[in-house]
Formats: sequence, structure tokens, C-alpha cells
Amino acid sequence: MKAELELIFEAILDGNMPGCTSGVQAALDAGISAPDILQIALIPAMDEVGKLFEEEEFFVPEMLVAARAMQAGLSMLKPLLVDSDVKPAGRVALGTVSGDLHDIGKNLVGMMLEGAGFEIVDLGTNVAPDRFIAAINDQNVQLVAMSALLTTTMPGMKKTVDAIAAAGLRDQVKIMVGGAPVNAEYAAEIGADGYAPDASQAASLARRLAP
Ligand code: B1M
Repeated sequence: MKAELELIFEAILDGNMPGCTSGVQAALDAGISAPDILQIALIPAMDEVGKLFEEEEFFVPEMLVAARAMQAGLSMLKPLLVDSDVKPAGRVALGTVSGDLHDIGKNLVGMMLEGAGFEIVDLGTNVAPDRFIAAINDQNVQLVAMSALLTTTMPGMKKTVDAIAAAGLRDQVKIMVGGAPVNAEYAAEIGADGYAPDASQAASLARRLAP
């Protein structure tokens, strides 16, 4: 790994936000592309944080400061990842499901969807089914995009799909799901229209699903 990327990786593990942002700036100055900074330093650093958490070397506070450092670096890359010249492709209600506070992956999906020309209605984290329904009713969305990072919150996706159907809105929207514990089988099982394993595939899936 290039020295600038290693610095970013280490800064995230240390929860060092200024170290992460100055590392991202140094990498950009060195001509490293935004997608490479994301794929080679930021995302692997969060994977390492998860591994250290599983091994009980890291606890929630370390995870939290690492996530803050990563988010700061990610927000610097956002203008470079999002191509503002793309024509509007539709409107997406995006959120992390009820009980789940993880938002880095969701934010990344939002950036990639914006880059693919979608308008994003970001509902945030811990989004209950009725808030997705309100977005469909009030904000003219054509796509619902749900993220879950915990096995315990995945059922929130099914609850949301069922609630959308019960509200008589299922034919008005396509529903896509993703997040580390989610897979294509689960998406099919709960009646979603599609699953994407990462943010860039989420953008191509949204393009395929959009009316
Ligand atoms: Co949490 N956490 N966490 N955490 N956390 C995980 C998810 C965990 C796997 C760690 C571990 O044990 N290895 C584990 C879940 C275990 C499980 O359920 N199987 C876990 C746990 C247990 C917990 C708590 C319960 C810990 C506790 O309190 N004891 C707690 C729960 C809080 C809650 O939500 N109610 C908790 C809390 C936290 C923090 C708040 C400290 C922090 C989140 C901060 C934040 O998001 N603002 C945090 C973090 C940072 C993590 C890890 C380390 C990193 C997650 C991340 O941001 N990854 C994570 C371990 C890991 O994933 N390696 C872990 C980077 C991000 C870019 O990837 O989100 O997977 P990801 O998104 C990817 C894809 O999944 C996909 O695209 C993205 C990239 O291209 N994707 C989609 C995501 N959404 C999509 C939607 C789509 C399509 C694709 O379509 C709509």
C-alpha cells in the first residue's frame, strides 16, 4: 500500500480524525484517485476495526472514533465521487432500518446513487417503516433503499416491505436492500426487488430498477 494510504489506514484505526483528513489531502495531492483512497484505505480500515472488535481488542468507543475519522475522510471525497452533471434518474428514500445506528455504508450508497443521477431523500438511521411510507406518500420517491448492519435489525427490512404493501403502495415503488449481513436470498425471501453487495453495485441496481 502507498505511504499516504497507509497513513489514512492507521489514522482511522487510531480514531485520529485530523490524521485521516490530512492523509486524504496528502493522497489527493499525490494524485491518488478518490475511488482508490476509498477502496484501498478507508473501507479496509473499517473492516480491520470490525475484526479487532470481534477479537475484543477494540470496544465500542474505539469503533466510534474510528467511524468518525472515516466519515471525515469520506466527506472530503464526496465531491469527487459524485458527478453532478448526470441527469436526474429518479428519487430514492434511503435509510438504515429501525434499531440500527450504522450509517457509513448507507452514506456511501447515498453518494454513489447521487453520482448515478438520483435525488436522495436521506431518512437517516433507525428508520421505522412508517417513515419510509411517509416518504413515499409525501416526497414522490420511486425507490426505497434500506441498509442494515446488524443481524438483529434485518427483520426491520421485512417489516418495512410488509408495511409498504399493507399501505397499498407496493406497486408504486421498487425496494432495494443491502448491508453486511444481507444477501440476495434474504432480499428475495422478504419480497424486495433487489440486493446489492456494495455502494457502486447499489448504483447500477438502482439504475436497473428505476422506472
Ligand atoms: Co457496529 N457492528 N455495533 N458500530 N460496527 C458491526 C456491524 C459488527 C459486524 C462488528 C463485529 O462484531 N465484527 C457487529 C454486528 C454483528 C452482527 O450483527 N452480525 C456490530 C455490533 C455488534 C455493534 C453493536 C451492537 C456493539 C455494541 O453496542 N455492543 C452496536 C449497535 C448499535 C446500533 O446500531 N443499535 C454497534 C455500534 C457501532 C458504532 C456506533 C460504534 C459504529 C457505527 C458508527 C456509524 O456508522 N456512524 C460501529 C461500526 C463502525 C462498526 C463496523 C466496525 C464498521 C461498519 C462500517 O461502517 N463499515 C462493523 C464491522 C464491519 O462491518 N466490518 C460493525 C464500512 C462501510 C463502508 O461498510 O456499512 O458494510 P458497510 O456498507 C457497505 C456494504 O454493506 C454495502 O455498501 C457499503 C460499501 O460499499 N451496503 C449497501 C450498506 N448498505 C447498503 C444498502 C444497499 C446496498 C448496499 O442498498 C440499499
